[in-house]
Amino acid sequence: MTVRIAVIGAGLMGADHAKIVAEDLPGAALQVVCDMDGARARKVADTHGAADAASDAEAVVARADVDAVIVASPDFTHAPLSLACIRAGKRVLCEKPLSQSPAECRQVMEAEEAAGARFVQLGFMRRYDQAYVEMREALAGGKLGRALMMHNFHRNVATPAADFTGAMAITNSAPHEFDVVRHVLGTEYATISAWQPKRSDAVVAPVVMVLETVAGQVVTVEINNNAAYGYDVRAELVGEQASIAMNQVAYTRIDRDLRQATGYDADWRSRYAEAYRRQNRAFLHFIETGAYPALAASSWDGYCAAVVAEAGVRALNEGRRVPVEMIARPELYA
Ligand code: ISE
Repeated sequence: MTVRIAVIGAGLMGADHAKIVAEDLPGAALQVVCDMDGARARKVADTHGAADAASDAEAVVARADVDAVIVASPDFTHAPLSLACIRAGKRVLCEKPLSQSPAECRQVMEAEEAAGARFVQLGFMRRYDQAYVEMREALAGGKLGRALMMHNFHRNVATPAADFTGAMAITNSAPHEFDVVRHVLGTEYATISAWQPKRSDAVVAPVVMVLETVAGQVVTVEINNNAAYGYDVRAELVGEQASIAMNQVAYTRIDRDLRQATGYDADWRSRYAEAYRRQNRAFLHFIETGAYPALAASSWDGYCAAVVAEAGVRALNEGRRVPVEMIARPELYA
């Protein structure tokens, strides 16, 4: 039976998800594209052949002709719309963050616990990126020995907004590393410290963080939202017997004028295009079978990312190492 999916949010990410549903998910139909800007919803709906366009998100969640939902609307709507999906008994792929508030993430968790099932798959798509898959498998397969450190760089070309701050680098960009590193290492964080170098101009400087895990490992994360040269994400996992590092994936190299050059992606959408497709296929399988995807991030993972980010902002503002304090993981997320 065809799974009828609504996409809420017709901005950059919503349009990308609508395209994936329409083109890369056999067995799924793009039923509705919803956006508070009705004209934008209609444009994306028509571009990707959706059955309908709408502007009332809560009404779309309740529609009898919508089996599941992808939430790609502004961040502040993510938790409320996930709660609406849980109430409606519909599975939801929610773009990160679930919420920047740990308390709001707990509300979503509590709703799932009350319903006795997970409904939310959270859009930490890097878990589906082949490099991180291989890193996690190498560690789990004993090829590295015990994990000691993981080093991470996350560089954007330029900040998305003029008022972007160091704290926003921690709450908006760094959650990808916070999540995928704990996913790869299979542990939780104990403390976080954060610093910023001084730039000579007025754009936001990088944020460098050092985290300790409860298993005694050390994780470094550099977030540079104004790297200028390209979208560049790197990671290296250092074990006691071996290390595994991410290779820069370039499909071509240009040799010219006594030089050779490979290109960088402009942003995450092209760099992680295959990861998004894998993530969304896993969501369709979740809808069709009820089996929660093995690699997927859950509401619990959204809570963990929010707690670490909140501690990271405190560490940056207060100039000290801050403990990462979380509730015990509920049984539903074991
Ligand atoms: C953005 O919100 C994302 O989620 C991207 O994956 C990340 O690379 C970027 O830094 C964020 O601003």
